[in-house]
Amino acid sequence: MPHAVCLGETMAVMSPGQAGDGSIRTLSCTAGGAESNVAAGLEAAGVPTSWISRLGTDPLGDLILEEIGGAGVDVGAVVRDPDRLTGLYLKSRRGEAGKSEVFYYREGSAASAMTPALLDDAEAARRLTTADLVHTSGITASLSDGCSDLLEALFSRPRTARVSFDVNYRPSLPRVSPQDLLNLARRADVVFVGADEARAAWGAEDVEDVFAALPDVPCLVVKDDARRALCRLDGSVSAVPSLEVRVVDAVGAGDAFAAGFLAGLLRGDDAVRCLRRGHLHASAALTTTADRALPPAEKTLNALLAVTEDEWK
Ligand code: KDG
Repeated sequence: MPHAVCLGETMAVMSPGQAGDGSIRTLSCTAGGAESNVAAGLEAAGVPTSWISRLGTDPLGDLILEEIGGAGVDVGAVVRDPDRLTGLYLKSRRGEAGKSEVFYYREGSAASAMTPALLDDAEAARRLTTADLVHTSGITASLSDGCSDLLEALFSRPRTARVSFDVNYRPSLPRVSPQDLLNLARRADVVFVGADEARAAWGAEDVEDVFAALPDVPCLVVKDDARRALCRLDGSVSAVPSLEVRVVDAVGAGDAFAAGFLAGLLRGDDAVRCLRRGHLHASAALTTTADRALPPAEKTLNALLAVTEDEWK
């Protein structure tokens, strides 16, 4: 089975407790980060995956390592930094249902101190040189100048693995401009972007504009709001409608989608099956308050992957 590496920051997520009233007086603490969400989703889909990052030596770092490692992800290349703290973020449910407001406490975090030197770290280098796919995101590029140099170095070195890039445009992390994100996306082998974020970042009016902005990306996935996802793979375009679910919290659904899609790609599935896997993983994440959820069990998943186009709708 091919294996993957995911590279990026994971934070401790503070979410309103079980009371159900959204109050932050009691908070639960879990691990959340775009790339480790993808790593856990890939593992759940049977793809051996390593997560590369940095954490503080604080209890939040311990919790994250325990949680991501507990999901089966190889965390042997995660560096612990005694001089910096682990980043954290707060989810607030003040707004409309299904839309969490997110507040970051991550400036100067241990992960923000990543630099191109990480690529030469023995544990990281061993995993990166043997991986079939390396996944990262625009969030990582936006954490610090060192992180943006790290992505530049990762994208510039000779390719021994496909590079997958989720644009993950975060206006609250303005260090990297929308144009920089576009330039990175243009150099990736696989790109994930939401039509809404492409509109906000690059002024793309519709899916055609997104395709036109990234003409040479071999595998481009566009999530067209809640309606459908499209994939342009080797020049031909496929589209699969989204599944109708009752959305509890959308945070993490994009990562789940990416994990499902990439698992399909690594297994050699065609574009429609990859998109279906993406939707099935995303639906599980949409219906939970956590940033990650287990995808449907293999038997159910295989049955759903095999339905006709009419049955899927
Ligand atoms: O995609 C989900 C992520 O947004 C969440 O887990 C936190 O990585 C995160 C970020 O930086 O927003």
